[in-house]
Amino acid sequence: MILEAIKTPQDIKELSPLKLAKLAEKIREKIISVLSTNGGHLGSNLGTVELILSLHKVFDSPKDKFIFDVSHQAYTHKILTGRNSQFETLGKMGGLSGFTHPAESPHDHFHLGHAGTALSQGLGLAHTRDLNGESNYILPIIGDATLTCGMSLEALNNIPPNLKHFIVVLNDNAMSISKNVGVITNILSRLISNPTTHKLHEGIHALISKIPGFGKNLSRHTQKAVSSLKNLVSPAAFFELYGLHYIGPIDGHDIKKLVDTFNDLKSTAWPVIVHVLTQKGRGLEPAVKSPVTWHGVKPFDRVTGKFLGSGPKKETFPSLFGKEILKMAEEDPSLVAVTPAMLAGSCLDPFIEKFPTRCLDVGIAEGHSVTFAGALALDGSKKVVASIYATFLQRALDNLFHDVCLQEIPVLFAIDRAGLAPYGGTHHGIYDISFLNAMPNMVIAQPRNGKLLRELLRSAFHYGKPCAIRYPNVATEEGEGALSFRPEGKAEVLREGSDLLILGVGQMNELALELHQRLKARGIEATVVDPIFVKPLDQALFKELLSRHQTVVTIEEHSVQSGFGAIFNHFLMSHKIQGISVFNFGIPEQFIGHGSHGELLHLVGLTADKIEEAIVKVCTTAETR
Ligand SMILES: Cc1ncc(C[n+]2csc(CCOP(=O)(O)OP(=O)(O)O)c2C)c(N)n1
Repeated sequence: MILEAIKTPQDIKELSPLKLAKLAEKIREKIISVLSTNGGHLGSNLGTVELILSLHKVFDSPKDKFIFDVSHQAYTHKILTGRNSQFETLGKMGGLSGFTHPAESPHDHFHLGHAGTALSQGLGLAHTRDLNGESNYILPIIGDATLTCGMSLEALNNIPPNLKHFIVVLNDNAMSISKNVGVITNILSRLISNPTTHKLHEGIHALISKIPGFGKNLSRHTQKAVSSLKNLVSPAAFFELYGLHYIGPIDGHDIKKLVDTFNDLKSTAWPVIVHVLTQKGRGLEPAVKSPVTWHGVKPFDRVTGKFLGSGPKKETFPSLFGKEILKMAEEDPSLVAVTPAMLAGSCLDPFIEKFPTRCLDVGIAEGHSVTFAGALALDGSKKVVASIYATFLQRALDNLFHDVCLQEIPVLFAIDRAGLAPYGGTHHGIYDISFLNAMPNMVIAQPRNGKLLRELLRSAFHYGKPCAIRYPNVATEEGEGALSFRPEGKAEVLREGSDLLILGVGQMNELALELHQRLKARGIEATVVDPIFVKPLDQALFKELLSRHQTVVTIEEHSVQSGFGAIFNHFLMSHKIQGISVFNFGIPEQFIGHGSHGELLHLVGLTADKIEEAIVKVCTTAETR
């Protein structure tokens, strides 16, 4: 059957396992082809093709509900559920999202992107189903790294032993983005790869079969006993303690086996977990060989396996963070870094290679990572950097408040991916200033370039307080010359003018400087100031500037409701500074979708054209008044 003919999952119901296997190859081919131009989550999707085909063959979506954890691995599901013809638009602005999204299809039940939710959501749906007296199947599809999320364990603990038609699919590829970490990985892999376990089984069989006379028979009869023994050393014991019946491990690329297993499970009267082993990157050799690099990819050349890009690799804020923090660690043995499963994205790979005991990947466990970082830094003997993506830090708000700020522990938070993210609504890092600002003793800074980032990283431990340095994943310059100490709360005047004051946060200063030039050409002289510190504000400088400017423009790549602009407005009010017109530019209060960084900035009006137009309007209206 050709892929184009599949409009709904019904179209695959009659296909034999052999035909499904052929279809799997076509889907894999399509994923590779589209991702080679669009980029996206490659490795996990190549691994789940047969699994998702089998699920759609056996179950009846959308009545039966598949809940994909994170949902970055659901491309085959998209292709099978009427979105094949749009698949070329994947990740493009206005096109298909890289994640499940109910606005796209009734087969998608949640718009997801953060890990660890599928079990809780599955349980919620199952309870509603039962209260409604319905009997459809609920199938959370979780990765092995999902089980490193505390929330997943909380949900496991909450599964009623008599919950029917609840089938958890554990898609185990032994990888998070980087290698999966912690005890869970040992539990999952101990039967499969532990040589001691294998030896144990072999040893038992060999011993029994040597008993004279009835050795062979006994060996056969004791299969059951041996399988009970296996249970002791298999993941079954772990899941069965939670009341989940364990099935597996099953080869996640054997469609017949998968289909048969899922069919068998339809009649079980208790909750089940099916342990499926898949290979990340299957079907694309470089992706199999380097699963970390090929987890999320930029466009690439299918023949050479090389990533496409224009010219030499540019430094970005995260890459400079990775370099500088490694230098600092080399100079100072008390420096320790913590990451919740984002070693590669946060550019900490070289750090962990050089100092494996001082770079700690705690799994997808943001809350734990923050509390852990606080305790690591408690006695003052360690300088602790917690490197966390802005969007994922949202998971750890109470840990930030209760376990670090309230304790007044000077952890340094390196807040990566602050700003709009190409992946869309689930990944934008645009709310962190709001909640960080609420913490009484927090310092919040944002560098406008790489050199300032390096200076802030080196200055932050001198403040003696919890400090957050937020930065986006965009290109920047490393900067030359000696690094200066940046005193807490000290802003920097970048251009002097008299008509208007522009305050740009972080990389928005580039925009502010461009506006300065454009306005100059129109006869408007703007002062441009980089606050550097969103908190505390440079009050003395701002008061002085406000004595000679009546119009202020704030620009930030953060929610305008509760970011720097709002903090500045509050400063004006609380200091009773009157007669100032303020215009706050930032991200409006709405959920923003996916697209390139440039497209998203354009969408929310954070471009020189749009801000210039607004400023000119204001200035000319003021003149004619
Ligand atoms: C709360 C949260 N933290 C971090 C991430 C980043 N992240 C996306 S996928 C992923 C790894 C998921 O691993 P696993 O669940 O095993 O699925 P696989 O990608 O191996 O298929 C991580 C850490 C996230 N999406 N959500």
